[in-house]
Amino acid sequence: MRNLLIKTALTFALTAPAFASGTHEGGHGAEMAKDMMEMRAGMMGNAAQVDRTIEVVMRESDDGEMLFEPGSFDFARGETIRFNVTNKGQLEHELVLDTVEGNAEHKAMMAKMDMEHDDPNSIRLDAGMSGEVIWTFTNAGRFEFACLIPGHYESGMHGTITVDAEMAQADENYVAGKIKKIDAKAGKVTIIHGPLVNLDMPAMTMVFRADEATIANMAVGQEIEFVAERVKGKLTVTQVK
Ligand SMILES: [Cu+2]
Repeated sequence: MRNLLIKTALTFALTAPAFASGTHEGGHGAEMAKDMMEMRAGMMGNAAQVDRTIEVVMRESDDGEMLFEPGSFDFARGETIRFNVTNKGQLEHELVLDTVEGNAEHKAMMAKMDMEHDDPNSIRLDAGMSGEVIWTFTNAGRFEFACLIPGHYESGMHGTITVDAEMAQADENYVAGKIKKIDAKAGKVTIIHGPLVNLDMPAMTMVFRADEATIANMAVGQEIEFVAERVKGKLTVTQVK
């Protein structure tokens, strides 16, 4: 077992740098443009498919640190995130999403020459300004967001992004349906629905449980997109769009 672990660690150590230099070498012209659109950290997101919007603040602290708030993120693979970024500091800052290696390479380049990028994985903002980055995290793993303006990373402007291998379930399991009948008293709703892939059920008309708040927002004849799950053995509407 011990041997196996060491072997695995070695293989990884030998493979990882090769991977990093591989991405680096591809960086010219159209290749570069493609790299920036679709990278290991994911790809440029579509505004119409945003799952979550997150407010991010960039600023300097009173004791000379530079930081992002929040300082780290957790996402599920497949999630499209809109980062609403506001620079509340006195200095110019940027937010760049990449692998740790990608940011390190980029930072080394920035140290030689302060380049202002306008790539889909980044945004650079003057003091007081706000903007957004929309990004789809297509790969699981640990990534990084950072400000690569010389000196800022070292002053604290970086954080970890953890992307879980588990797909964002909610979105995957939404199904279209039309409400046929509502029995608010019994906490039941009858829905004509498409296939419930997560429950391995074909399209049909079924009675579901739903809580009071969910039912209060429903009307007979209404077309909805919903998620059904088995809760305590009963088919239950757990989410409605
Ligand atoms: Cu900065």
